[in-house]
Amino acid sequence: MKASTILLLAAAIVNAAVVPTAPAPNANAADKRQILGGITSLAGKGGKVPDPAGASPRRVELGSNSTKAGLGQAHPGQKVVKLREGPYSVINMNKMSLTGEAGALWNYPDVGVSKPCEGNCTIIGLQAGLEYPDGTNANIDSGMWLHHMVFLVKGPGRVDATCENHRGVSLPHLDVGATPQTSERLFSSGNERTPLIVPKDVKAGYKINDKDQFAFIVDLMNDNMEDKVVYLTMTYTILDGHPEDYETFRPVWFDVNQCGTSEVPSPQPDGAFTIQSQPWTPTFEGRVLGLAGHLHDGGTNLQVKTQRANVCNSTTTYAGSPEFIPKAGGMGDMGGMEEGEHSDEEAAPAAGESESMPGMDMGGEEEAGHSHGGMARRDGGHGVEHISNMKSCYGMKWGNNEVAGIQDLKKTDTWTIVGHYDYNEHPGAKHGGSDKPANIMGIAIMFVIENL
Ligand SMILES: [Cu+2]
Repeated sequence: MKASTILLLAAAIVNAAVVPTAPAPNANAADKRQILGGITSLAGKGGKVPDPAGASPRRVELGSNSTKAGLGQAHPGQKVVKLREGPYSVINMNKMSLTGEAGALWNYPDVGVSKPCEGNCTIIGLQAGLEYPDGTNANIDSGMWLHHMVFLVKGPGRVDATCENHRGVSLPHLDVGATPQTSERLFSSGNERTPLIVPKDVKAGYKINDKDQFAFIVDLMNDNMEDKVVYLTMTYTILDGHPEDYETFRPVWFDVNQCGTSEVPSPQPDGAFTIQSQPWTPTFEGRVLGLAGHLHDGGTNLQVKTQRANVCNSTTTYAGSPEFIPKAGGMGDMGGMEEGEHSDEEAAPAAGESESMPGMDMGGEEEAGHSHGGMARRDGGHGVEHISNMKSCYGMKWGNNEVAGIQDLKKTDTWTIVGHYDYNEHPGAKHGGSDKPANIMGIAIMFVIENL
């Protein structure tokens, strides 16, 4: 996400526009954010637009085991459905958004997101993607970035584990007209598009009810000289109903700027440094299904730890496949890498990483992911490598993935994440074409099978 200062600016714009008399401060502010989305569209700054003529269908039923990352991970009876949301118009590099970003659709709230089923179903896999209207993949090699998306679920009983007790306004929830007491952040993705997969030997899922509502915060970037229309895709692996033998998992979102925009200023322009979250004490107990970190360019690894042990060291991979490399930048030494793949199978196996099992690695649990390339586009991508993958850890042995250092969640624990950056090793993004470093992130999402 972009800077909090921008949010303040946005809020100021909206304040000046309409302030309905509202009983709840949060709801009121949420209305304002919705209004901002409307203003963005009205001002010709991009946003949700009608389906272009000839666009591919919005709902695509895929084979029951069609996601590459899920090979060998099929649960009996599973279905794979890709839903195409939006579409969203993203302004070109020569235009500035209301919030001062060139070539960007900034944190656009979409509360009209479709669901993979009517009534009850159980999610056992998720993956975000970005597509052009004809269904082809949109990525860095054609100048489009899934800079960031946050997937929130609003509904009875939905409570955000790590923002529930946050004092004050929680921005991501506010953005979609909710609060941490009425909704939770289920998933997030950036351009690396890492999937959440429940290993086949684990009987657990995220159980959707008919009263649940889905909402996205969508942040896209366009390096091209013309406006682009793209669909944000979400590929769901689901089971019908709520199978009795499946337990329930809950998302736990760790963040160095918890309940905020997730962004923090880069503490220094070069060299190595760390950013760290506030400690979190669990409000429930359970077993770790899996977790992964998210950093921006310049990041080397993200540690998740408790006072008992290190839980996960989520390391970055840069430019792991050609679609993550700007065309203008040349192909460098990418010989031998696999062809660019379609978004629905972009498990982003870390080609060249010895611990990766091609086609399966990173199947992971969620991956807080999205590698905001930031302003790397300013230099046309020459010589700049972007994060294409972050390593996941699991509560159990699965494929070639790391096993988490702790397999249980206790109310007596204190959880912290530490993001490690080294700009000497990997250049970071610059702010708006200047020499100043862009804001950065440190996030991890963990899925926990709740003890009931
Ligand atoms: Cu990010």
